[in-house]
Amino acid sequence: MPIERWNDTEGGLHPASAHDYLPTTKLQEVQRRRLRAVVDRAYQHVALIRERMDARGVKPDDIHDLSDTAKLPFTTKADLRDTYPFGLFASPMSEIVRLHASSGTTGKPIVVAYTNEDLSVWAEVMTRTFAACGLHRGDVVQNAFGYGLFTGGLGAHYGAEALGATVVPISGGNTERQIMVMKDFGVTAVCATPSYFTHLIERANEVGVDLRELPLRVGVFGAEPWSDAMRERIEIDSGIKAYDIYGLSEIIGPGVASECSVQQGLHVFEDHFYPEIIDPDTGETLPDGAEGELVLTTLSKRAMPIIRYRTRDITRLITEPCPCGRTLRRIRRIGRRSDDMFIIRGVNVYPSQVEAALLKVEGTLPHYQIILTREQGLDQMAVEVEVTPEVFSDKIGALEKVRMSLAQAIEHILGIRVALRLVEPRSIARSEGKAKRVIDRRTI
Ligand code: DLL
Repeated sequence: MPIERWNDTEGGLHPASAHDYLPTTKLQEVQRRRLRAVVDRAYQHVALIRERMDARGVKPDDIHDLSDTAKLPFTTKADLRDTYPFGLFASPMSEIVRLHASSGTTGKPIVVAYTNEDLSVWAEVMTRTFAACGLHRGDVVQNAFGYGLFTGGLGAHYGAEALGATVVPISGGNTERQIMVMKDFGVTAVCATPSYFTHLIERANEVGVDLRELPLRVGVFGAEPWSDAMRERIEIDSGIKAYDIYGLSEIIGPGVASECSVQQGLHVFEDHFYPEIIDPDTGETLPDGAEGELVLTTLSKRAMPIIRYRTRDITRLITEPCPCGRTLRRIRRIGRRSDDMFIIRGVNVYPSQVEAALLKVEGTLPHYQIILTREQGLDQMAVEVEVTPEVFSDKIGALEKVRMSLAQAIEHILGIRVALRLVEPRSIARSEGKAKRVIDRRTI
């Protein structure tokens, strides 16, 4: 099996990536050992987990093998909210050196904590992420993930530094300055949400900078769903290779899973985060390869061990070996969450399906919004999408053509017709972080 070597000046394997290539039996040994330790720790120090395990009659001593994970209770976002702010911490405040928070859709955020050891693990998994995306010492990394309570900025920051790359900690926003820095500092890699990077490409065009002519070669994108069609647009428009990375605050932040050069799914750093796939309706564990909800258990977290976290992200585990040589199992790219689905005229719709349809049509721009309304008790869906200035000016009668192609593409994917609004470039609000793709104006 060829092993993808870390591409530093000596061409060796980055030491942090050694666990990426462990023989499966060794990897499982590490996982088993860590699982027992984390369950023990959570049972000792987190009241909610102890109560739930007691209620099921499960003791830490009952956990011997990885399959015993199924005996453990789930943790949900509601549990983090209900115990806000510090109720799930397993370490005293004197050992906690960092807090992050994620703004929920409603009300209070959820708070997550890290000890020094947790921060080292985080830097390690992010180093492995960057190495898997082909970054190395000598790369200049413009980190446009937001710094602050969001985990993206600082998570990527320490990983890129530990890799030995040069980090430009610019955070999100101030797009013109981003473009200037990219040009003047000889930036070779960028981290951002894919939606923010599409905005950056657009602004660069407006100020006469062609990203394809810069040394920029890699984009490390994540924090929101983005389709293969979006990836293709980004790669063509900026001349880079675009990688998908996945993570969530509750588990650690970015650094849970990453694509490698093969780009057929994301390797889960499963020596630290144990993945399962369950049926979101019944909670049953599904066999390898089946599509369902991703559930993650942190195997080494100290400040906030999380047992069987229901991510709501829908994917499947790929168990076939990856040509890159990593033995870590992969998850398919996450196109949807179980809770971002809406139903229009009896049809289940996910925003990512709409994105895939839109971007297939020439003359569209990668900026769109889905607007949901309710008229006389019936849910209605409209799609607003920006089109290029040439199409918008309709000098060559292109507007109607694009509208028809779009209507067809959407009908082909969703099986229904939706209202389409082709709008002028720049009329949809841009985001510096995660894009808001769905505006729900339905009142209950
Ligand atoms: O978004 C952490 C992160 C930062 C990941 C930077 C990648 C890069 P949260 O704000 O807690 O954390 O949001 C987590 O975002 O459950 C997914 O629904 C979604 N998500 C994250 N990465 C991806 C991805 C960060 N690559 C939630 N594809 C997760 C699709 C993603 N969805």
